[in-house]
Amino acid sequence: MKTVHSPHHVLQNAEAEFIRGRKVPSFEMPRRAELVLERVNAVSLGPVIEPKSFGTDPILKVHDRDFVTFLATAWETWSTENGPIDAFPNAWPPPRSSRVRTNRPGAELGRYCIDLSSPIMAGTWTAATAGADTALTAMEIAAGADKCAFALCRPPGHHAGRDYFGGYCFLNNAAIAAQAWLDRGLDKVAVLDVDYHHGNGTQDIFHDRADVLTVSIHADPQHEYPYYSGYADETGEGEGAGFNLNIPLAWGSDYATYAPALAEALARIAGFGAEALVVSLGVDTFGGDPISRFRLVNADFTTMGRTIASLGIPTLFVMEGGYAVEDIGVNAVNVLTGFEAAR
Ligand code: SP5
Ligand code: ZN
Repeated sequence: MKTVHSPHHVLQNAEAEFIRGRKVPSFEMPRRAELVLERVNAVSLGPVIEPKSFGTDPILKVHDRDFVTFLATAWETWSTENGPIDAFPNAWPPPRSSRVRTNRPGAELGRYCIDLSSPIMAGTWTAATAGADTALTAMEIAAGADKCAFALCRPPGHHAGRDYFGGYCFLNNAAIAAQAWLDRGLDKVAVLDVDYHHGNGTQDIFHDRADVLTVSIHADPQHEYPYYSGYADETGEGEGAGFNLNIPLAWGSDYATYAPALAEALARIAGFGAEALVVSLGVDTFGGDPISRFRLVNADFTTMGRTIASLGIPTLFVMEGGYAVEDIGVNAVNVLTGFEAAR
């Protein structure tokens, strides 16, 4: 399997995030992608390719223009006023307030940013667009003779919605690739999100559409980020009614619990008649993950990959979360080798 990866990811290098009132070193860091890349090479998964540049058109198919303009210019506006300090919001618009544009960079951040884990810095836009290009380049490979590819994206993407960012995510790499796959002529694409956290951004982007089935298996949002979505009763709206499936699992879930959820997800995707699959590949379901509470072991990721291969459709894997840095390479690449061995 080919891997697509951009060295620009290192430009997103947050000093810190805020978790339960504490300012802590960011769990999302460049070393994550470096160790996945090392593992890709160690097992000779296949060639590693740099992405082509696709510009903003495919990004604007899933994200609002004002949001994209904001992301592209936020650092300049912020740093002119505040200097080279990682940018966090000063305020958020309260419910029922007018979300008018303001002249204050910290207030503008609050209009688009959902949490305190995702600072904007000098290289954020370059890193985020390199991630989108990575997903798009890998999608083209998966859509061709290879029939599969690995987009080693960083920063991750699945928490980024039409007009918001957060959860370490700025642009929704998986959604951008799924949309571009449809635009090449497919009628139905499915996104399977196996990250520990609900793929709220992907759900948001495709919420009212029947041509993209979104399925996410994740920790119960009653207890876990992103809290405000990911519940089983969110099934899509309008034309998208019935085209979103959330499978929340309890803290402490191991593969014995996970396997039936994955089987249900894959059965739904097969029933939908998906012509292609985008996997939002987070490996923060691992037992050793420092911010998560599932209990998958290294070998479970191989099983997961093998099980996903049973769908038998072109498949794009897009890297999302995973913060047990010393195991992230083994876990992510186990999914890919499991998939390859079974397809
Ligand atoms: C892409 C991705 O996986 N983003 C995850 C963002 C999660 N941010 C909130 C983390 C909340 C941590 N909860 C408490 C951990 C205590 N050690
Ligand atoms: Zn996650």
